[in-house]
Amino acid sequence: MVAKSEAFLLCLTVLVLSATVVLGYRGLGVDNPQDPEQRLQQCRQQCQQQQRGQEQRIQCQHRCEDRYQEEMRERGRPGQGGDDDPARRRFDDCRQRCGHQHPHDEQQRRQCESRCEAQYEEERRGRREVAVGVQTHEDPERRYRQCRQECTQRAQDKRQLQQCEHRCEEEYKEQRHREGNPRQKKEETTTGERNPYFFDRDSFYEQVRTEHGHVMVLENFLEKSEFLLGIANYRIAIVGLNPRAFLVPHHLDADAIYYVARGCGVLTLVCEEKKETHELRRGDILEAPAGAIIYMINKDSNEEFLLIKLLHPVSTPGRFEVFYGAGGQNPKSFFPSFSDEILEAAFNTRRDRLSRIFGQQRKGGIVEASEEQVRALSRHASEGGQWPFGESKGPFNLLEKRPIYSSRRGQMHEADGDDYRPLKQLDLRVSHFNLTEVYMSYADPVPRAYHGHSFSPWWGMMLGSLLQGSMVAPFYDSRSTKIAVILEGSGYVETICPHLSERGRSREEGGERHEGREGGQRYQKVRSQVSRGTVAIIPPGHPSVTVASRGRNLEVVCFEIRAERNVRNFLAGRNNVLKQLDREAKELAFDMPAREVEEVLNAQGDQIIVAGPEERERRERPLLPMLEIAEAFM
Ligand SMILES: [Cu+2]
Repeated sequence: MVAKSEAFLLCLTVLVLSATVVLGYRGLGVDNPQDPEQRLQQCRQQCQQQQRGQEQRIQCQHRCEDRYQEEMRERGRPGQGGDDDPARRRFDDCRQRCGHQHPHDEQQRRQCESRCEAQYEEERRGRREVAVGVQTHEDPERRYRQCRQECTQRAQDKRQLQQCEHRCEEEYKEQRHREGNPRQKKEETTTGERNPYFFDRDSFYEQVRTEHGHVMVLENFLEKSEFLLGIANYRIAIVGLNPRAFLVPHHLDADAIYYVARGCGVLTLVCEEKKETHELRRGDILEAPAGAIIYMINKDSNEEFLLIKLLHPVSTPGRFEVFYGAGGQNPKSFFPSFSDEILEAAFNTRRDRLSRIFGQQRKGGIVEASEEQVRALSRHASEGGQWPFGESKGPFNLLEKRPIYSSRRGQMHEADGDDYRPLKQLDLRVSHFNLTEVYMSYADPVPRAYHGHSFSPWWGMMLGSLLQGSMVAPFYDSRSTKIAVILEGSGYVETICPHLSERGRSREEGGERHEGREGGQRYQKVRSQVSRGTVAIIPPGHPSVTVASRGRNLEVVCFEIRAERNVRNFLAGRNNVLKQLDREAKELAFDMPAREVEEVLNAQGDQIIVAGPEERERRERPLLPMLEIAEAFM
């Protein structure tokens, strides 16, 4: 009995969960002001408070402003965003329902409301895409000039100006591109409204948020779409700790795999009478088994400590809970929920002392530590943090493993159960790829005829931004579903899905039925515009590509569910799986001489990470796109 109550006391240090907001970008707070101006102010303030680096703050503020501009544009258009807007009405109804469904459970209600909001955003976005398409049809050049004018007015320094103008340019090109491909535009907007494979930042709800950091949890996959049933028992969360922030002890009814995306910190796990403390840095993978008490600290005094977490609930599929033992009012400790007499007996302590200890903490789940406390906590890690018994359970660093692929275009790393045991138990593989910026040679000769043109300074900028987007060659995974979390940069993921076209077909009645019957099989292209803090899903068997935007690295970490016996088949490039088809099979399948088929299959000499569409286009016609754009302004 004595030993037991000691163990119990040990466990007293307990607690909670995590998740985050990646970008300090607007929370889904209940007190979200209705007035866009106010929202803009609030958003800016949050940037000031939450983002440390100057550059991060500026980027954060840009996002606030972009959002504000968007909102103002919305409002300027009659019938949208107003009270008579059906989407808005649906949103209000949805929120009301949440209130009725969860009258007593604050957390549940907020989760429910976040879902309403995500849905509303998605609807609005769908409409906006259509609207942008129509508008740009009128005059992309005018819009471009307007955009640049706005930059000049808004930018506070040269660097901001360049970034802003770069965005205008991207937008302009995108619009020109769509105009040239009306069919593509249509496909994108029809699926853009309900893309089950993409989660934007608003799909996360706050589990913890204080001025020192945040834990954000991605909405439940199954609630998003029936097509995500295969990963329904996994959840994604993001933990972001500001410098010297401490995530208080908690435990979960879920196994968790952490991936360190940025920064460095110290994480401690306590289980029964054992304690292990680990120093963590970028690239580390660490398991925290269900029930273990977890706490961590950002030991850096400048950089954010950012972790991506995959959760596998052990009790209710797709749901998990956070338990704080050590805590008070906020985070709320579970201890005082016991009957008083039980608590008194268990701790052998009088009621008033107990209510003091469990009534004090009100600072929330993430608090700030002193430099001394940070130093002490770090020291525990260096004092040998391993389990005293059994095998070492230290983190595995993914980025230090030899990459499975590396070139000037990027690197790809992978770790599975052979590298880190807990991944085997969870049938999981973690991969990371980074599509790096590729500088095209500036030495491409400019034909003499063009030398006479007096190009604006803008021409110079064009040269300065000759960074090309690379892409991961088309492939499909045989059994794994990939959950890809974008850590840095932007780009898009294009996935081919037969399910969605099925659904579309039955909905649209007739229409293109003829085409459907002739082809037998129909596929829907689903394009997800990804950026930092968003999540894309790639289901097994579905061919998919990932393309980086120009001028930026695209860094992604993927959790691959059902890794055992998974095979990745590339569909283009040197290792294209189709190359292995017998000559006769090629002839019969393509109804064409095998030689011709092979010529096409062999034309791509690179593999895995190859030149993206923009770069290829430029290589084929190095000057044309630039001149087209330049002409518009001369
Ligand atoms: Cu599908």
